[in-house]
Amino acid sequence: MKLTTLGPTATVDEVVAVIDRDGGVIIRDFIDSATLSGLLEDLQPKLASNLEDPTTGRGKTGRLGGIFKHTRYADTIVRNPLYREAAERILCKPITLWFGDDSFEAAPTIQIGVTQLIAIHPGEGAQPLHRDDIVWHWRHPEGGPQARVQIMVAISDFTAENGGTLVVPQSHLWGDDRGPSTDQAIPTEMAAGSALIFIGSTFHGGGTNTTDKPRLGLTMSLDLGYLRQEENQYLTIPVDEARALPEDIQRLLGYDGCPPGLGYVEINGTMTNAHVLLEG
Ligand SMILES: O=C(O)CCC(=O)C(=O)O
Ligand SMILES: [Fe+2]
Repeated sequence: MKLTTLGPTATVDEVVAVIDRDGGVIIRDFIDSATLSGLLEDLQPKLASNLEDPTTGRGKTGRLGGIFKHTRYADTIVRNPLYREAAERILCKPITLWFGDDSFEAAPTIQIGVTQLIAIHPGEGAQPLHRDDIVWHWRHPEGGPQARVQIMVAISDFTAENGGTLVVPQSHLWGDDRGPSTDQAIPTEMAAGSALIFIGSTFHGGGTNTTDKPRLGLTMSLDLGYLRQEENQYLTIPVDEARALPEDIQRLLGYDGCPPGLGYVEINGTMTNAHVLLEG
């Protein structure tokens, strides 16, 4: 099995079809060189040497969170239709809800759930393979709904030697009785600026870095709007800071509601969409 690579002119239909089939897809040249160098310039100094606690067994991985507070270049990633529209197609599926004698259709919104720059340093070992939807204790009945569409943008080249994300193709189709096996995991190999898009039910993990340079990847997730965010965006980017952001990014960070009424704030007796807090 191999991961399929599509070019940047692929259609959303093609991206969704490959993700539905394999659980993930690589998009070549997902961001341009100006965005890539902007991300590096804004984020790398802040990553400093944020290393994980060596007592956990993974001491050579550095992580920086709160990406939307640190750089506007991240907006370009989440606005790219090959990511955002593909995520909407996979996640925002309408369902019928009943209210008394009436039924109506509602589709969930999407929101940003987790944002991290991840540096896998030389000598780091492989991360245990996992599903990222583990955070919600998500179950996987056949044909069941997805909770997350994640992206990993290569900030350095990703290779089999430097820890390019290990992915188990088609493992998104497996039930909950089956665990991951490392012999089926394939390293994501892509040049800096390319991106892996995968769903929350696909088994994956950071790889081993046997080279002498860090592997740098920027990851973020678009999740169902009715789930709790893995990275608490309201505390990471509180109201006063969020006011300065573009409106589409404010809404994606969670300053919005999810039909039929989740996430409201009460203002003068009226149950109001949380975005109103950032207006006027
Ligand atoms: O760094 C990577 O390639 C993957 C990291 C990952 O899967 C995680 O931290 O959940
Ligand atoms: Fe993960």
